Amino acid sequence: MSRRRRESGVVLVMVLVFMLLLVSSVATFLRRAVLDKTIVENRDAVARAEALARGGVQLAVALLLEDRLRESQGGIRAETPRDVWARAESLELPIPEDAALRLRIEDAAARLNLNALFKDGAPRDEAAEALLIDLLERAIDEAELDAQHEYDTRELARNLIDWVDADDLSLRGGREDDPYERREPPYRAANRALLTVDELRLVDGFDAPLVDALRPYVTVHPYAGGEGINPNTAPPWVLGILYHGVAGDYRLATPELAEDVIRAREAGQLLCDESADDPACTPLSQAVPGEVFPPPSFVSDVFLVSAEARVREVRRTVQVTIDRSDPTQIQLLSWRVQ
Ligand SMILES: [Ca+2]
Ligand SMILES: [Ca+2]
Repeated sequence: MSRRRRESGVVLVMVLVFMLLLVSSVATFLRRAVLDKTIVENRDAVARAEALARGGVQLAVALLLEDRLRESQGGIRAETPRDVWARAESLELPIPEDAALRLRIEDAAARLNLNALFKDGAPRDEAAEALLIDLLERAIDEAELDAQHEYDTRELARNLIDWVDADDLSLRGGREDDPYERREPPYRAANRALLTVDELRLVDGFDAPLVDALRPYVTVHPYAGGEGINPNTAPPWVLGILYHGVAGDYRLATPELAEDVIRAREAGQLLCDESADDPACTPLSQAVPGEVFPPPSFVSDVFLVSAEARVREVRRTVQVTIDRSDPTQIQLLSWRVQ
């Protein structure tokens, strides 16, 4: 009797052990199944977000070509806030409920093109150095960088000019390459147009905070043949670096002047060159006294596109630079996924 009871006791313990094993393996299986499902859903969301952002870039290309077509059919040849591409952000797109796409297109001339300060391997005018100094001071002030570090803006401006100009002689005297050859690994001044804004990091004296402070104001597109800021599309802080004056005595725009330009734009005015013979145009000189250096670009063929897609919790942003100079062969000058 007692032996049978012992045996049944052993059986009971074994059953309990098996049940525990079973329960724990079922729990593990369920956990894994839930995890696998989450991974698959996440992967699916990543793929959809990437596809959506890429679709945004395709849409941007279509809008830029549409704009070009409208201009060729008698529209005003100028980049303005009324253009189809400029209104990309407010387009109603047929997108599934769990997703969103934010498409922003900006003409390159909405920022100051650093390469437009040069011509034939040299600064195009002595105003170039003065503008660089004032721009550096403005960017340093706005980002409150001088609290941590003292910058010599004149030296920075000259180092940048030496980096781009064709010769090897430093404006400070001596060889341009000296500070670069002492670095590890050593390199040399580029002596050509800047290819990216990040390239400024290589120029003597330019650190990461300074380059980040300059970023909202500047571009490097187009590499060659570019002109100044487009007053019709530039954001307020870029209008604030419109360099204007008479007889070579230029200064940066005051905040009041930048506001005047914004007000004129909001009232539907289109700012144009003095020579533009179009009743729809207001000459720029009515808003900004004197000449502007470099002369404004009212038209652009290079555009910066940012397509920000969200699918559930996943976000993907594609940033591209598009060149539409040849509408039959759109070129992508840069492509960055974040
Ligand atoms: Ca040089
Ligand atoms: Ca030089």
